[in-house]
Amino acid sequence: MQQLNLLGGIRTQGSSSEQIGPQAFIFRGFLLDDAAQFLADLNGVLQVSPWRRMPTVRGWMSVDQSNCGPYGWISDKTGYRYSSTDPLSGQPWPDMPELWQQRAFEAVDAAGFKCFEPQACLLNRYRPKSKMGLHQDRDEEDLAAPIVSVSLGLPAVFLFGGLRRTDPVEKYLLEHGDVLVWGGVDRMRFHGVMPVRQENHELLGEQRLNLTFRRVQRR
Ligand code: MD6
Ligand code: FE
Repeated sequence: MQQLNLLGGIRTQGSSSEQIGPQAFIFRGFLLDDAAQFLADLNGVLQVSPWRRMPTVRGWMSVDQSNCGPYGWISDKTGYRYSSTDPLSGQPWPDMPELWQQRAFEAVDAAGFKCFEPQACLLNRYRPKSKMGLHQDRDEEDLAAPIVSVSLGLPAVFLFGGLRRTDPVEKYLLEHGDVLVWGGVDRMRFHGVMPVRQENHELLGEQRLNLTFRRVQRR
């Protein structure tokens, strides 16, 4: 699928990239050819650690979540943290599929970061009306490593702010197959996702999936 590229990004291999910060990039259509395999791999992951809605200090997350890799991000009444086991089963999280690691590495490389060995992949499932409030990703010990974010299924408007909660936010549409990479000076920027519109995606129906790959511990 060809992408219109009205914002002056550069074209790479039938997709295009858009720079949204000094060290933040959207690679449009980066995963279009791999989407079917990603979804097959995802089914395997979910058989071990199924979708669940996590409680927070003040209520509930608005998205269904799971994880794969050595660590998983969890929330409960006491706060957020990374855990090497799935609290539902007490067992380790499922392995991170090889293809996912490979593509995450390629995206980080394309964004100009040196190396990337993700230790956690957080899976988010948005139903229509699900959203993600403005937040910083600050539960990782290694804030030097970038984060890779994969979007599949329904589109969503991504809010990209500054280092303070009150800084102005820019809006970017993230669509099926897009990959977002950020790190460095952009690593601590506030960000969120507007409520997903009720629509039907040809592969995924009424859902948006977001996979984020993170380095948890310092190297
Ligand atoms: C989402 N993403 O796109 C939510 N965090 O559904 C995130 O919260 C996020 O996309 C850190 C880095 C990239 C992200
Ligand atoms: Fe985040």
